[in-house]
Amino acid sequence: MHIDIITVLPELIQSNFEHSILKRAQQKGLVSVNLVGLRNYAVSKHKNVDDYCYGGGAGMVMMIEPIANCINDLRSKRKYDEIIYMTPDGETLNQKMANTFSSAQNLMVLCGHYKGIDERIRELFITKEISIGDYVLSGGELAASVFCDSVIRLIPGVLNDETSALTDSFQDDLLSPPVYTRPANYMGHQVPDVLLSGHAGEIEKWRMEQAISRTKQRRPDLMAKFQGGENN
Ligand code: 6GU
Repeated sequence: MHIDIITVLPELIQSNFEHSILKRAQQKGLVSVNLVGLRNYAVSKHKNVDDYCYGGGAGMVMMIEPIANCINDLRSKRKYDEIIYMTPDGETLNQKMANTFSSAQNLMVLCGHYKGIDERIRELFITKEISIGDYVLSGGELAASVFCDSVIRLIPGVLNDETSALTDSFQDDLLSPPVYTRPANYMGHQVPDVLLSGHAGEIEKWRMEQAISRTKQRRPDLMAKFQGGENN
């Protein structure tokens, strides 16, 4: 997979891809991530990429020309499965969407800033609009990083047995069960006996029960989905 991320703040995103699983995914050649500085496509002599809002009101709006020039430049080199705009009024990201995107070849991700982007960009270029939740961030950069992380870790070969996505929360519409490591006794606080029993069947059963009771308690909305078997 190849991902181009268009941003006015590449530095804000860069380090997210330089560690751990995302770093290894790139080293293994399973994904390449290219940060594209929008200012390189500015058309004014002061390299502005934003301007005042027509009709008045507070806040600046990202201009159409730099973004259009940038998108067209990228499109001349690759065919994109989706051109995604990160925006709080987009569709809220979930695990199912991450799964779907993980089989794409080329993705373009545009980070919004200021008050938003000129509406014509959305009409002319954007194929998907994604939010990461009902709260407002200062820009789309953190959201783009979250989105890319959720997608890249699902590309086949990125995770190994130890980091397998199959046991992640949400992968089967359930939260994960509790986990423990050594010591088995911390000042009287014991690891559940079943986990020390070596009895694989019992352990599997315990984990499923824990996942279900935790999901019931914390996320009754997910529980309803699990029982409905939407994932099957
Ligand atoms: Cl994608 N962008 C911004 N600026 N804020 C957000 C968001 C995106 N998703 C949730 N809040």
